Amino acid sequence: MQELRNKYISAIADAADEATLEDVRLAAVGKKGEVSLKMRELGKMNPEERQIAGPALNALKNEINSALVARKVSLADAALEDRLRNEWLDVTLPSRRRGQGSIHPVSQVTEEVTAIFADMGFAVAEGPQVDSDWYNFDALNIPDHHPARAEMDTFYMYRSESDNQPPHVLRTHTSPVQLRSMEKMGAPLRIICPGGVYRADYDQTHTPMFHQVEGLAVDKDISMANLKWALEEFVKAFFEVDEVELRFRASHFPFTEPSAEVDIRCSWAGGQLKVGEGDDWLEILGSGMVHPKVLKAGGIDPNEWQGFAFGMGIDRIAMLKYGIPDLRAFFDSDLRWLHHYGFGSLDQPSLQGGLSR
Ligand code: 2NM
Repeated sequence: MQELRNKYISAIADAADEATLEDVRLAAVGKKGEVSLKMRELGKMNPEERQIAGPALNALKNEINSALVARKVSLADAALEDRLRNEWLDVTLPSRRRGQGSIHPVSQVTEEVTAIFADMGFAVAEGPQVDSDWYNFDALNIPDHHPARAEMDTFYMYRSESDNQPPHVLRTHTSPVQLRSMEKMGAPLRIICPGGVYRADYDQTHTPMFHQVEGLAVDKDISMANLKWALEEFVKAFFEVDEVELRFRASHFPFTEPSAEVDIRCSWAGGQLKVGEGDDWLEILGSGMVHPKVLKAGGIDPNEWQGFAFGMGIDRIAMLKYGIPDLRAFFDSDLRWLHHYGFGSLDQPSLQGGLSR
């Protein structure tokens, strides 16, 4: 019995992995294992012999089982230690730019605009890109006969003939999101809505999908003066200049009254845009005081609240800021172009850390 003990206790200690340990277990205390067979012989013994051999065999079996469990635990610990050593990763190492992927200028500029308006208390609102013609047109005071509704400009989502429902459209601006936000959150309200919009137009300066950001501030006693200040702050921060001059030109939009298009003073000397100096003017956005009918459509009482709103093309201001000559290249997925005009994924735009580098 002493021999059996020594043999198996050392075999257990020597087992280098769980499979070997299992073989040892089967050979010792498995159904046909050596210890089990010895226990079966107890039946042939006389009572005196059995009284000595029985407890001794039981003790041996228990000792082997305990040694098996202990060895199994230490093998598992060693395997874990091994894995932890092999999969070790220093998360404090500075990451490196691999030069393969980059942030698209549209994403970069969206983040920049978001950072600037977030600093002025504007939240980001998002909504569906396919919307009803109520949200895209009617609620915005764009009447049935308005040219913007013509099939030449708008992508209609056709329904079956039998479906007598009003049509859905690919949103032609992000204003439907502002309507939905007015309904959902009520006044006061300060939001910007960035996102993709769609118009049936394709040439040098138009793509059928492009990006817009619209802003909306609703409160008591909001005026054009607040609009002017907010836009000045935006332009200075976005173009990273200390001074800028804005020019408000009277204009017309169905959803604002009064309406104004906004130009910024700039110079194109040497073919390069400089904002805030020179004798040229650059149109960058449309704006105005939200039409009372639009506030009403959004569930906001125009006798109690006013709001300013503005909208601009993200692709367009991205081209201006980063000197990108061709709009259509934005949508080509050309890796060389993305490498040239793209941004590092670790340079998050922020007002503190610098918008762009
Ligand atoms: C523009 C110009 C002027 C505008 C209006 C609204 C809403 F939904 F609040 F009425 N959102 N955006 C707006 C106003 C957009 O884009 C050139």
